[in-house]
This record gives sequence, C-alpha cells and structure tokens, in this order.
Amino acid sequence: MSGPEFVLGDVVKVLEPDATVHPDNDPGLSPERCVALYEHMVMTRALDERLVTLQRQGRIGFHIGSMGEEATIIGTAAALDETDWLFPCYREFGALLLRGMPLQAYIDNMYGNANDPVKGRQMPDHYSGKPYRFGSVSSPIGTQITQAVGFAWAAKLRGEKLAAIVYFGEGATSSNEFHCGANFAGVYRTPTVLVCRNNGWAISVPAEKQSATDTFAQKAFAYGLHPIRVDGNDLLAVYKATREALALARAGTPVLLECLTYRLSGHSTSDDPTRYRGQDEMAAERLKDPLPRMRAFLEKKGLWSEAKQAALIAKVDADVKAAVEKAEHSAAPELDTMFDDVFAERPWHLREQYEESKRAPRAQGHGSH
Ligand SMILES: Cc1ncc(C[n+]2csc(CCOP(=O)(O)OP(=O)(O)O)c2C)c(N)n1
Repeated sequence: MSGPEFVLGDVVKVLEPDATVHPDNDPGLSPERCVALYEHMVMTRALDERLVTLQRQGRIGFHIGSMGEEATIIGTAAALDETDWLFPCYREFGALLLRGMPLQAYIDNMYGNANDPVKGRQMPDHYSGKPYRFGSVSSPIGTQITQAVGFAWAAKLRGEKLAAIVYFGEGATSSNEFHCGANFAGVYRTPTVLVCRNNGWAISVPAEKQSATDTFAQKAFAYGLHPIRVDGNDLLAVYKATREALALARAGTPVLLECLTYRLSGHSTSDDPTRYRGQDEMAAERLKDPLPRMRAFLEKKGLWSEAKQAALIAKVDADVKAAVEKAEHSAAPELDTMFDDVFAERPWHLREQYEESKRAPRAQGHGSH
C-alpha cells in the first residue's frame, strides 16, 4: 500500500505587514473583486453585531457568528466555482450570502417565520440553500464532513465536474466523523477540500488541549490527503490557498486546509468567553483582525477611504434594518407545514396528530409568533 508523498509546507501568507503584496505572491484577484470581498466581510461583521443585539433584546433566540473568521470563510467560498458545493459548519452565513442567498431569506431563517426556507423547524442559523449549492447546517459535530465526502464521491462516480468544500472547527478533528470523512476522501480520492477553521477554541477547550500534534494540517498524512496551512486572517492568502487546494482536489488529491484564525466573539450567544480566556489574549488577537488588514491593503492601493467605509456601514445598517422589520412583521409558518416534506402521503397517525394540533392553543390564535 503506497500513496503520494506529502510534506507540510510553510504557512501561506500574502499580505505583508506593511499591507502590500509581493508580485510573485499575488493571487490575481481584480481590484473590483478585492473591494467586493472586503465589502462582504464588513457586511458580515455588521450583520453579526446586529444579530447579537437582537438576541440580547429577546427578538431572536440564538446566533452563532463568525467575528474574526471572515477572511477564512469568505476567502474560501470566493475561490469556489459556481458548480462547486459548500457544506457548512455553523459559522458560514457569510459564505451563504456570498453564494447568493438574499439577506431577507437569511433573516427570515433567524426568525423562523413563514418565509424561512426551512419553515421555522430549526434553531436560528441552521440554514441551507440548494439553489446556492449549499448543504444544511448540521449541529452534531463533524457530520457535515462525511456528508461532503459522500456527496463528492457520488459526483465523481457520476462523472460530474465539481468539488465540495466542507468547514469545521479544530475541535471537530477529534470527532469520529472527521476520521471517517478524511479516510473515505483519501481512499476514494474524492474531489473534496476539508477546511479546518483553527480558531483557537472549541467552546472552552483551547486548541492545545484538542490534539497532541503540533498542527491540525499534519493529520492529513494519516489519510493520504494533502496538507496546506494558511494565515486564515489574510483574505488574499486564503483565496490563493483554496484555489490551489481545489485544483488538487479536482485532480484527485483531496486536501486538508488548516486556516489559522481566531474566534473574536463567544462561541455563540449562549456563551461567555470571559469565563475561560484572558483579556490579554483577546487584545492580542484583535490586532490580527482580518478586516483592518484588508482595508489597509485597499487604502494603500487607493481603492478605499473613510467616506466609502461610512457609506458602506450606512447601507448595511439600512438593509439589515429593513430585512429585520419585514421578518418581524411576517406571520409564523402555517401549522400544517409541520407535517410537510416527510411522507408523500400523510399517514393516519400524522393526520391524527394534525387534527389534535388544530385544537391546541396556537391554532386558536394563542402563542403564535
Ligand atoms: C456530537 C456533538 N458533541 C458536542 C456538541 C456541542 N458542541 C457544539 S459546538 C462545540 C465545539 C466545536 O468546536 P470546533 O469544532 O472547534 O468549532 P468552532 O465552534 O470553534 O467553530 C461543541 C462541543 C455537538 N454539537 N455535537
């Protein structure tokens, strides 16, 4: 039994400390695309902040965000071809919006109202979007890895020219699903890129306690995957590394891409990170925030200014406000949609439950949205 020989290369970096890019290292994105991706990161951050506020006000039940990880999530998603598929963890709403889901549909999902694409049956931030080639968020850790690998394997068997990218935190590398998924990807050489968002923490467990290895990327060796490490707070580096990873995956060498980043917020709105990590660490990590880093690059090139930043924030605020207002005035899903999408024909016991539900308080106009 012998597989390809892999080595763990250096961490891919593109943005220099002085916010320039060496010409040999340029990922080849047009100035317009660089601006658009920066704007998308800013929009994602602003949306994140707004959603935390809405949760604190009791207007939505939950939010799990991507503050600090925008370059990892948006840089990888931007590198996909339209025909590729994306399997999210739970922090990838920025990628979903980049793939084309309208902001309103995402906000409707946060409210679980009648317009929510998943009909209010899930917690907020448990989105999916077939038209955007975007799999479902599945909360049990790591399950999306086997789903993505199986999907890519099926596509390969059918002769479809696509790759699948799947996201998970470094904590998920300790799950059975990571082992099964990585092993299957290696054995069947599926066109898959496994994106490990190494954000330093799995809720309150630090990355050092998650694994005895020095890096997460080196786990690739055990499965015959190609390892790549990248500065996950450098949008241009993430884009470049993902393009390389996708090319390898399409050619039959699946990749484990470790993105070195940091979760600046709590794990979710249900978490208080000050209980387990120090202010010094937070302060040091804020200095590496991917948004100011990309902004400095654009400013140096004369592509961005304070006025553009202010106009963008004002537009995002107005868009989010309008979407929230609409979502809050939308009805709750119709009661009987609860019974849809399970059986082609509703069986007797569900018909019975449906009749019973019509006599319950919500059907009488109480306890609705
Ligand atoms: C099978 C399973 N066990 C435990 C949990 C609870 N849980 C939710 S997120 C999480 C930590 C995940 O950390 P990581 O994989 O590093 O991803 P991150 O949240 O940092 O992005 C845990 C333990 C779960 N969702 N599923």
